[in-house]
Amino acid sequence: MGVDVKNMSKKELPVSRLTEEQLRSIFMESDINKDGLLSKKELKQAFSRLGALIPAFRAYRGLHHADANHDGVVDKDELDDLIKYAYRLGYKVT
Ligand SMILES: [Ca+2]
Ligand SMILES: [Ca+2]
Repeated sequence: MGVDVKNMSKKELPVSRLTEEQLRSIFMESDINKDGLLSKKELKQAFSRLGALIPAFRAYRGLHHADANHDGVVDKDELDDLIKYAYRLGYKVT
């Protein structure tokens, strides 16, 4: 996708990386219809808030990564995997 995350993250970091807890609350807040599930549309919104360059791509990848039962949404049990996925991407507090 043309973005080298490694080069961006190593030097001095004036902005701090989002913790897993912060990521969790962002994902929870992105559950717009409050059904306890994150649809692809809601994931897209969440990654958009995180500052993803291509939220739709991240939603797709995140869903693919976390959706263990392949029902097309991320439920509470799958949220941890989604958080780990997002955490590895190293999003910063904006
Ligand atoms: Ca939802
Ligand atoms: Ca699922």
